[in-house]
Amino acid sequence: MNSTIETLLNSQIKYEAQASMQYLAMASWADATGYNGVADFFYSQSEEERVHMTKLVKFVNERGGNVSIPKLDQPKPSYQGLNELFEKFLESEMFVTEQINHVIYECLQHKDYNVHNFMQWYVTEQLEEEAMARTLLDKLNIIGNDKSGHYLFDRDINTIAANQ
Ligand code: OFO
Repeated sequence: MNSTIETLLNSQIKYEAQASMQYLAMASWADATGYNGVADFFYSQSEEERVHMTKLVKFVNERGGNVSIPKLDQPKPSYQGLNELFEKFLESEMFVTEQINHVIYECLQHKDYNVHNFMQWYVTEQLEEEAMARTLLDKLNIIGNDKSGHYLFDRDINTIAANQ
């Protein structure tokens, strides 16, 4: 495996791991704050990101590359409210998309069509996740600071996400 691509895939492992831990912290905050629906949503997002990370770890190993399991920064532990929580969620997904696009770009530069092909799964996944993060944030922007709106959002979030 080309060393630039190997380094990029290792970085991507870190970004997916970081997203997983960030979403776990978000789930925990929501859980402790009384937003049980939002907590379930982020617990499951955290699991999904862990799957994204593991898929990369296995792929690099299958291709004979070296995996370096990264040290992570502590995720942001608390939020002012749901609006900030979902702004950070969208920010995080946009960051990951940017990094995936960078990997794809480098794959083409190095003519690594195998990794390019493998990364298409992430492109599709990011498209869906970013769209979902945007939809949820749009709804929260409509709700504003209305407490009963937040109550309904928390009650309905997993249905909204499932029908996205
Ligand atoms: Fe949504 O970050 Fe993984 O790919």
